[in-house]
Amino acid sequence: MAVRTLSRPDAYAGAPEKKVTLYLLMLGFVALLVGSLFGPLQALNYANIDLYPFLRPLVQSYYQGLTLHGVLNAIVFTQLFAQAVLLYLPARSLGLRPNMTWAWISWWMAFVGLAVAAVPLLGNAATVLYTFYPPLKGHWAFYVGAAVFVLSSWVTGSLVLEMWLRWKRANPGRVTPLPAYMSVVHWLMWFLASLGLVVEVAVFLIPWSFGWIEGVDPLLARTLFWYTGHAIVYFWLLPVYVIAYTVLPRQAGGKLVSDPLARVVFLLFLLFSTPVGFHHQFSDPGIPDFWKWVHTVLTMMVALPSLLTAFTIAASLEVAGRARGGRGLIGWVTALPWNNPSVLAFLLGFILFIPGGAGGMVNASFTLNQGVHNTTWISGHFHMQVAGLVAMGAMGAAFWLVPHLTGKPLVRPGLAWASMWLWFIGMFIMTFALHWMGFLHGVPRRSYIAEVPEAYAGAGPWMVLNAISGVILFACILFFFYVIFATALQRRRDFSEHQEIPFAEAISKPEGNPLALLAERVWLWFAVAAGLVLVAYGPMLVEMLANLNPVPGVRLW
Ligand code: HAS
Ligand code: HEM
Ligand code: CU
Repeated sequence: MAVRTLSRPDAYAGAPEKKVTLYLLMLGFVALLVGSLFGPLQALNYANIDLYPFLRPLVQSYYQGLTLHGVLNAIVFTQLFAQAVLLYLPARSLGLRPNMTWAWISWWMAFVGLAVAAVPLLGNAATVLYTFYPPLKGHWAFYVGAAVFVLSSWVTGSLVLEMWLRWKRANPGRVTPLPAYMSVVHWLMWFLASLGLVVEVAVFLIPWSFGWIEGVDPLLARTLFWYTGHAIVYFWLLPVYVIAYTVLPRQAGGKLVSDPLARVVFLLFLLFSTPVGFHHQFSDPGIPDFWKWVHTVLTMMVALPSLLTAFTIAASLEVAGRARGGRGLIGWVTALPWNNPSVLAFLLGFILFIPGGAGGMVNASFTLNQGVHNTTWISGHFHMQVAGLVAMGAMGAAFWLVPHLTGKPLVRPGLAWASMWLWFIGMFIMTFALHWMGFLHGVPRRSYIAEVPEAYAGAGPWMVLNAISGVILFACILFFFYVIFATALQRRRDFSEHQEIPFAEAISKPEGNPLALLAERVWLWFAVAAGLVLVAYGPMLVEMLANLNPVPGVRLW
């Protein structure tokens, strides 16, 4: 009989890496649950409806809620999802086990780092938003906890590199399997990209928060932050791309059209993710236009791998749709398995990603940026990207990954399906409204506007949409998290299903392909990426370090 109840040790006996993956994943979802609960309150704020007074004394201010929302969703959840998926998938595709002691150390580092940072966050002692720009000065425990949390990702990344090198030694001359290749490139990108954040926190913010140094230079801190801060969006995105390339085509009933092209896409991310951070600082004084222009050009380059992804994934989905009997111009679209919640999550997430990406190009345009910077247009842009494709991809993956890891069947698949439609509809309405109220009415982001209801009265219709989206998304949060936690916490286990990871086959294979062979020279590309970063950032960083303007900290909350 397939259905039985196993004690926990039995369930993971043959595959201990499943357990650590599950722990990383579920800790991430707990963060997403708490972080997301503030989302509807913020959407209501942008409808001039203020629920914050009801939350006191639990939550002291709009900005404490916004800090929790940004930190838990965009820093904690995303990193844990990357750690879970891009440890487990490469291990499976290489047929190797990561060093389990270190795998658990990375989980504990993430957990302890999060717990330490949570104390000042929940106690309203580090209400500095997820960008923690100086001179805002939070409690030292926030910076120390965040540092330990981020360093745990370096441990996971090192584990993947170690597995890959082990595989290389045992398989000389062979091309790395695609899921492992993508993961290795992702982690190398992150090692290079996270340096800015690590230096900012370790060299400046921690000593400053302990009072060992008097002040911090805000411009240098912002520059170091955005050195990491743009690339971090690809650190969030690429785990979902890995699943979209290596699993989704099979789940949709087809094949990946080109394996070598997928490798090129990831190499382009390695090269261009980091040297673009000034596109967040177009309005910052003290950075010459020339360097802002250089970063604009490089930003246009980093859109290229996403455009290639649009082509490759759409083509792979078309192959799937036609294999399922779809005919004609759009027949293949309707033939896709829209009833499968995992596939649905990706389809809807990708649909949101198209206008989100187009908006990104607007943001990246030096002059257009002046019209949208610091308005709710920006919040509209990134919710399509990170709360759209990234969060939906993670949720969609969880619908098969949690059953795969635990042997526990998905609870209420119908509700899972409905939650993805609701998330999509809610996000679509909210991001539509945020874009236009920012662009047309100049409504500022990060503003507690419900306190001044008359200030943006002209944006009324958009505000109504925000209110509607807040209600829809709140319902959706309840549905999704019910499904996920009920699945993980039930006692029933059924090992007859979801035994294997549904890795997709590729039509165009890497063996003997010159592009794939060139891409396999990962260290060479890593060196080129580092060189590009040095060119794009070196001169300005040297100048800023030579002309430091440290200022003392302030506490505005
Ligand atoms: Fe961004 C600000 C530029 C992508 C996240 N971005 C942000 C912030 C966040 C963020 C969080 O240049 C706010 C930071 C803050 O708090 O201040 N962004 C870009 C550009 C891209 C981009 C050029 N962003 C992302 C992604 C994110 C993200 C991805 C998260 C995951 N962004 C900016 C700029 C700013 C900015 C400026 C600063 C603005 C300011 O003034 O402050 C590009 O990477 C976008 C490329 C994407 C595309 C779309 C490709 C389409 C695809 C879908 C295909 C569809 C299919 C569906 C397959 C070109 C892949 C088929 C479906 C069927 C049904 C068949
Ligand atoms: C900010 C709503 C989910 C990441 C915001 C803002 C709103 C909002 C209205 C703008 C607040 C302001 O500028 O004052 C929502 C709703 C959600 C949701 C209704 C659905 C449940 C998410 C998810 C993520 C995310 C899933 C990431 C994984 C962010 C980030 C900010 C933000 C990074 C910027 C915080 C800051 O400016 O400091 N959210 N959000 N949100 N959201 Fe969400
Ligand atoms: Cu950016």
